[in-house]
Amino acid sequence: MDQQLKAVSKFLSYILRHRPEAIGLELNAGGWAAISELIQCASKHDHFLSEEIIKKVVISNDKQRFKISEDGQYIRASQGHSIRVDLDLLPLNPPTVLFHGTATRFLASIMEKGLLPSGRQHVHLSASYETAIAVGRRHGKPTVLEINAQKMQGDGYLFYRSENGVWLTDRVPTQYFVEVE
Ligand code: HQG
Repeated sequence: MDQQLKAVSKFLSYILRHRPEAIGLELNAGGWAAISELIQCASKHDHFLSEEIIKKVVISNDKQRFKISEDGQYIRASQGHSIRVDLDLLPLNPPTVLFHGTATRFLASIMEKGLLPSGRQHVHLSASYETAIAVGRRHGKPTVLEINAQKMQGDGYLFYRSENGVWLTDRVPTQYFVEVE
């Protein structure tokens, strides 16, 4: 991704997942922002966007972080929110196991309290070990937990999958995971 697109992607993640009010933007209950308002609010705060650059970011984004509505008027982040939004996700049957990448320095606390959303709306899980390792690396020396998703589901926990393929659940108590050696 070129540097300009990456910078816009980071800005959009910040605004659409965490702090729309930083530029005076309002999201609707589903987390959607009108693209025209987003451009207007951003420009008042010295971030100059255009419909063209926004669409380019959405299409080229490595993780498909954003989604444009069918009528082309609205945009939202597909996951990762710390603000309350209703993504209208339906519970899905998860694969037998899922993975969570984290940093070794968090392990003691995780082993005590389980996996908690830590400021986001959900705990983020991935279907592949490789993705989990990459997520863990963002925080330091990575390690991966294998989650017995099937057992959790049997015990009544719900799983969702975001538009861009990230598995989400509310929390993961300690009895459902082991560290992958
Ligand atoms: C850890 C990226 C201590 C948790 C990725 C993680 C993902 C605990 C950190 C998305 C804990 C939270 C989210 C406990 C959990 N004690 N630490 N009890 N429970 N943690 O960034 O999952 O590139 O909020 O292990 O691909 O790392 O932004 O979550 O290390 O999908 O699109 O607390 O962000 O996507 O960190 O990453 P984060 P995450 P984007």
